[in-house]
Amino acid sequence: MKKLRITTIFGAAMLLATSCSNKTEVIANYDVIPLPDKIEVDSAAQGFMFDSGTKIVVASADSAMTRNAELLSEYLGQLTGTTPEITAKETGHAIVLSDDLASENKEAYELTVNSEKITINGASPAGTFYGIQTLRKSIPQTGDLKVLFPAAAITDAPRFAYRGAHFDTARHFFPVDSVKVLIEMMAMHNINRFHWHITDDQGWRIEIEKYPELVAKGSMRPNTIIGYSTEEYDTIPHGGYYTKEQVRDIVRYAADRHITIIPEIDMPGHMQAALAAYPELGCTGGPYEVWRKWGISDDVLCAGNDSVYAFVNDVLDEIVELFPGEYVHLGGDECPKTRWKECAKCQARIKALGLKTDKHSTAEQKLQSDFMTRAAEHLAAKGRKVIGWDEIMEGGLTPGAVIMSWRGEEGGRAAAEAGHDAIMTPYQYLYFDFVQSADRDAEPLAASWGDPTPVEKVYNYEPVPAEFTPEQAAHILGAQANTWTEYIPTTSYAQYMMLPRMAALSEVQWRDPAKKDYQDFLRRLPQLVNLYDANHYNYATHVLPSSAKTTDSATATSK
Ligand code: TNX
Repeated sequence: MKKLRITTIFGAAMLLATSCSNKTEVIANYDVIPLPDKIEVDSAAQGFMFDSGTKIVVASADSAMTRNAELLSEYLGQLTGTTPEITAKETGHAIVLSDDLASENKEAYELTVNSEKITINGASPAGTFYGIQTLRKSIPQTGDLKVLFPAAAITDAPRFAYRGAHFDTARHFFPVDSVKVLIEMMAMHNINRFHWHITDDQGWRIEIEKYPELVAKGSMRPNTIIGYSTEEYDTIPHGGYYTKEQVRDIVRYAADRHITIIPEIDMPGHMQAALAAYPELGCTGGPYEVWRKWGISDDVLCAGNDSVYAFVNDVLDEIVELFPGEYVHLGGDECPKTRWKECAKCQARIKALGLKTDKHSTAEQKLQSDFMTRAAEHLAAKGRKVIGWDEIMEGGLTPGAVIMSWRGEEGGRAAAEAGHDAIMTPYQYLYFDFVQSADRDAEPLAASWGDPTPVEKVYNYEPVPAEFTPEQAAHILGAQANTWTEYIPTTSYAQYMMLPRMAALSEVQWRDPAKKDYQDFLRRLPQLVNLYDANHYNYATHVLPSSAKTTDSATATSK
């Protein structure tokens, strides 16, 4: 027995020794996605050999810089099998992180490599983080590796300050760990805003202490419509919600990756789950059910009822307390006025406010504008700004609101022309719940109203209208892709819809459009796909060379 143990230990030590000396040596390639603005490789100079002796030095006591170092160490450990030690002291042969680069763009960074050290200097900890992402993405494969980083000087900064990805956890619930996986995926693509669509007709998915029935009743539906059917339902109850503690954990996880979460509480439409919990908030008084099908519900919050305004303010108070970011998204899309037209209370309020139908908008549209403005004012008093879908312009734009342009670019264009900020997310280019090729039979079930949106179409999207003046262009804060989950029940399915379109999106958001080149993007994509593989992400393979590795896309092709 004893002998056996010694042999085993000896065997393990032998294995370790061999694996140390047998590390595969690979050469880093800085042609990553999104491609850094300037890369100067000095092929005559000696590069930096990353191996088990390499340390990460972070002198700053800033906790964001410490987290940066920890993440870099984790990334390197995952890819190379060597998890470098982090130290605050200058030492030889190290990756040195700092955040004192002088630049007007706070997300800028410089990455320099020589035989002694790699330095990543950001204009802020976020800038340093993007340098870390570039370094990580430059490692071409995974394994038990030594990596030679060629001597180089890289300077880089993003084009847009708002680089968003939206995800819907209302139509389907995704557990905390799945949300984290999606956030890490966003970070890998240099995305810095996660627009979290957290409530809708089909589920209220965030704990609000003052209204416990929202999750008790509003987060569960007994069954769900099947596919594109109009009458056939499955027999599977679906539900789930995030506790406040879980939300805080997710907010922290995102912040560690320099991602700000923008929570969306969609109102006054897309509220049927809340009505199921509190029927008195609707025009008819209900009863209402958590919706079991997709589409646009006529049942919305009653805009003539004072307790609705109190409800909205109370919910927003708890939301603001959970999410520290500057913006809260108030939705405002797809709010039919069917009930308001018939509702005595809504009509009385229209009268009291003196709202009249004119050639621009109906009295009910103006009532929605008043509704949104009240909520926005409540948030403004707490130092927050609002974002709304482009419908919020219909009855007169909510003062100070940022327009999220989804029904094409017109809303965003009009907002910017009028001096308002806008975010471009037109469905024609940036809806990741649409199919990726015209061959619908080969595609997983996807939003039926969407035209095929292949990777190239996403890649070639330009958020700033060509005729814009620089002043108008400055109002386009950035671009975002939206992933609605009516037909997307699992993380793997979501990844298939998002990847590699998110890679194309990242170049729209990050790079100078004059330098974009789709063929060059395709050339660089397989290296990023290796990283997808290392993370066990599922992805679509339409634009990948047949030699590239593929994961199991079958999990996203169930019809
Ligand atoms: C439109 S985009 C919606 C969503 C749906 C999506 C499906 C927007 C503001 N509203 O409620 O999920 O289409 O593609």
